[in-house]
Amino acid sequence: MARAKIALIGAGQIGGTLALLAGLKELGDVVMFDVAEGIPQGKSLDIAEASPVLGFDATLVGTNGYEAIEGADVVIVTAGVPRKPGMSRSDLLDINLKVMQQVGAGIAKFAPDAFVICVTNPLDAMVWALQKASGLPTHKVVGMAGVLDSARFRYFLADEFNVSVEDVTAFVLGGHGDDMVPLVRYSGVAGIPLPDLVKMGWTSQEKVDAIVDRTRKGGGEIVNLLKTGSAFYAPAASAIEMATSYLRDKKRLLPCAAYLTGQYGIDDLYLGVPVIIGANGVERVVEIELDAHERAMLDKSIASVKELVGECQKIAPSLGA
Ligand code: A3D
Repeated sequence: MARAKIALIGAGQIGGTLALLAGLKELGDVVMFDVAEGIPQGKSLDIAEASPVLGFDATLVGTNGYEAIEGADVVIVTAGVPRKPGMSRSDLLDINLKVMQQVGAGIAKFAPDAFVICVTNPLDAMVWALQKASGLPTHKVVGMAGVLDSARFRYFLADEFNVSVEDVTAFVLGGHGDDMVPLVRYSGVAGIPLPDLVKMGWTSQEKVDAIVDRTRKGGGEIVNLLKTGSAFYAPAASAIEMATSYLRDKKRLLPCAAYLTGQYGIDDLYLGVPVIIGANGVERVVEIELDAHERAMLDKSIASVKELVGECQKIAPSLGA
């Protein structure tokens, strides 16, 4: 059977890491596209030259032309600019929205059957714009944020409990931002929910609250440390986990920014919710019970996402409906 083809749109920090991880996991052949000349070509060649040492077989190609992504099975989009000092949120939205329009047109023309994972920020608005611009079915276009946010939550909890990260499960709902909703009740160690672990004396409520807060601000913590650029190892690993579930039909239940059609009382909006990803893309949106406090937090997060999408609709009315 032929290898799968993975197209990476954006060959920056996350794009390069995605290519390396796709190679290491032998997910398929990789095409890296970027508007910057030489960067995708150089990174692809560098990783290809590592393949004999690392022991994987994959063809890696760098390109500045969309035709090279033709027939891709998976497209992961990290193209865009980061927010720089002095740039307003609207300026960033304006620039990255134009990028999503270009990328969406490229995908529509050359890879209309692909499973598309958007990583570009502001995530919940950009995945919405990318789906509208590409016209691909909504179950084939998702955003990566929840896997990363949950991974951060899991790592902090494993560190607190001194247990394997593998035994910690955690749930994060809502938009990707400071008002994301880490769900304490649905998180725990090997099936023991966090509130029980507090009762068992493994930790205190104050420490759980601090971990929830650190999870919400996880992206900013890395930005402050790096000073230039934002997190890229964990974001790339998270997008690769989603791509793997699709390519191998694993039917993982992962929190992703998915298009809602009434679930959680929301219509025509992308929001971070648990979904099952298999060979058909988003095969199911899982609706979990929320208590009043959790619902209130989710509503706040929904309001922020709606505001961002509203701004996109103003800037690019053609994407509107
Ligand atoms: P960076 O290293 O700047 O890479 C972005 C790449 O996009 C650069 O190589 C640019 O040349 C390229 N690019 C710009 N415009 C275009 C275009 N029109 N077509 C194709 N390529 C283009 O950034 P990064 O890799 O660190 O991050 C990529 C994106 O991911 C940013 O928007 C980040 O904010 C976002 N991000 C999201 C998360 C989430 O959890 C959602 C986490 C971390 C980063």
